[in-house]
Amino acid sequence: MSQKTSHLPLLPPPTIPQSPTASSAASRSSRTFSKIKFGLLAGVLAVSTVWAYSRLVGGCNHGGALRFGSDEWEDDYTGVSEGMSGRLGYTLVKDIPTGSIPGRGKRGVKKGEGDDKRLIIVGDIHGMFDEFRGLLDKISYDSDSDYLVLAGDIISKGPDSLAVLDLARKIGAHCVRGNHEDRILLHYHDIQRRKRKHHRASEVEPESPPESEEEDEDEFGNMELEVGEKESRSLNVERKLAKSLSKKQAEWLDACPLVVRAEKVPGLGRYYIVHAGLVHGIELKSQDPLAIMTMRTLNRHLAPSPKQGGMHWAKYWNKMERRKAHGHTTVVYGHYAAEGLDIRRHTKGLDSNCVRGGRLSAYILEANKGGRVEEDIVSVKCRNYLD
Ligand SMILES: [Mn+2]
Repeated sequence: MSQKTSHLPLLPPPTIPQSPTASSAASRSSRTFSKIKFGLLAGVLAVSTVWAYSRLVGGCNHGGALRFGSDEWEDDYTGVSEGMSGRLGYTLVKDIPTGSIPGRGKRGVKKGEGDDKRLIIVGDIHGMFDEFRGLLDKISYDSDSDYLVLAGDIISKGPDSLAVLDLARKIGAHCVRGNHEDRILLHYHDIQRRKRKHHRASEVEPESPPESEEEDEDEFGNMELEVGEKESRSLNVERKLAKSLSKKQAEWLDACPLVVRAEKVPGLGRYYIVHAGLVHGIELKSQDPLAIMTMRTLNRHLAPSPKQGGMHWAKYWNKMERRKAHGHTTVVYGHYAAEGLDIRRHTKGLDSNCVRGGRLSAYILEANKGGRVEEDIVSVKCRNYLD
């Protein structure tokens, strides 16, 4: 193009304003100004990002940075930044292998034969070891033929979280992440980060004494200035549990996805297993991960909430599923102890409040001799550990 134009007669100078130098200076200065503006904007953005990140991770700020609200701890878990570090690297969904879905063996289920495979989902165990073992006995759990999924809140509150974890790992149980696993993992990773930080600090100054356990307690004790006595106590209980986790136990918990999915249970359709709930009509990857672990209700805009005031998400789910002629999806969940065992057509609520003297419940899918997959509920009575 430029070569071609060079053969053409020179064009007359373009009509430009009277003072070309002034104009180009003006445009230069405006360009410089916008460069400065851009630089400033980028700077502000960078600083605020670093600040937000440091608040989020809470690495260097002791005491003030990790702000845990009162009842958010257990139920009203509304702060979005809380728990983010605990959820770094979480898995959204894991599929149950086709071969483990009842009625979907290699040859399918023949009439009169049945199927020894069962899909078993157990609600909020909360460290109630004896009851968990009692329930496994009652359903004659067999790790060779049963696919067991623990629907979150396996640990915390109850007497023996670590024993429940070890038993779950030993028998090959699967899991989804509950709000309590999420919190304990948040603490666990925070403790690990502090340990690494102290380790690095002691490498720089070899003469300084190694940080003791008490140091960590003291650091953590500053939280009492930020939260009430009750919250501080439950914070310490959770911190202790997080501290007592072995690497293997923490890794097992970390690997629990938010959703376990069974595609095409014969005659029943798709199953999702989550801890708290899902919003109907929104694909999994667009659901709020925090809400999957904490929701109980929906407001009129279908925004999920951990509170009990609005419409139970399960009610809305069933209402929408009933409109479909085929391709149904059933959700099995826990978390909503106030509702207790809540079995509806397309949702199965399993938190029957074991830790407060209710029952520990299992939802079981099994192909019967007629080749149909049927559901069953089996539960055991629990001691009243809390209250
Ligand atoms: Mn829960």
